[in-house]
Amino acid sequence: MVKVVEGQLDARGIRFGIIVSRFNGFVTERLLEGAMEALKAHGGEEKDIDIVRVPGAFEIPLLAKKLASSGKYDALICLGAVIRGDTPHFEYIAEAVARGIGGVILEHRLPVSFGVLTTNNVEQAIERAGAKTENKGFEAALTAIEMASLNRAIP
Ligand code: INI
Repeated sequence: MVKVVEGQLDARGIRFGIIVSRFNGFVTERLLEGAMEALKAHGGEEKDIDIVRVPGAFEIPLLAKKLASSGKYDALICLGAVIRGDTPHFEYIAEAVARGIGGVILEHRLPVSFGVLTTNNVEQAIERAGAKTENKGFEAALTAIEMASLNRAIP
């Protein structure tokens, strides 16, 4: 008999840390709304959710590392919006955030969802911060729920 292990979309009793950047707040606040909606729709409770705000996406990895080190969370959700301008700034920030978060995941063996938009323009960013399945914050939260559950199933 083949054993199949999967996470469940059940957020009850799971402790979440959400890190959200204020840069491009007109997008990131919508990602945060999407994430909260997904957590609550799957049984997540406000008492089990902490939100930490940082200035920009570049600051997300440091807080992800600190929250991961605290041992207080079963999963983290990182939300930000890096929008391409005319300078190479975009590439540097996008790359640093992705690498930084990836490092935290493996070092702490903690699920950390990447809900950081990297888009060519504002229109694309707004499109990805829409309602429910059109909202990358919502999607990132669903992934965090499933991965926290899976992480528990495979100690
Ligand atoms: N931060 C973002 O979150 N998104 C961006 O699009 C962005 N751009 O384009 O510059 C941005 N810059 C700020 C950066 O994240 C840091 O806060 C800043 O460099 C100070 O460390």
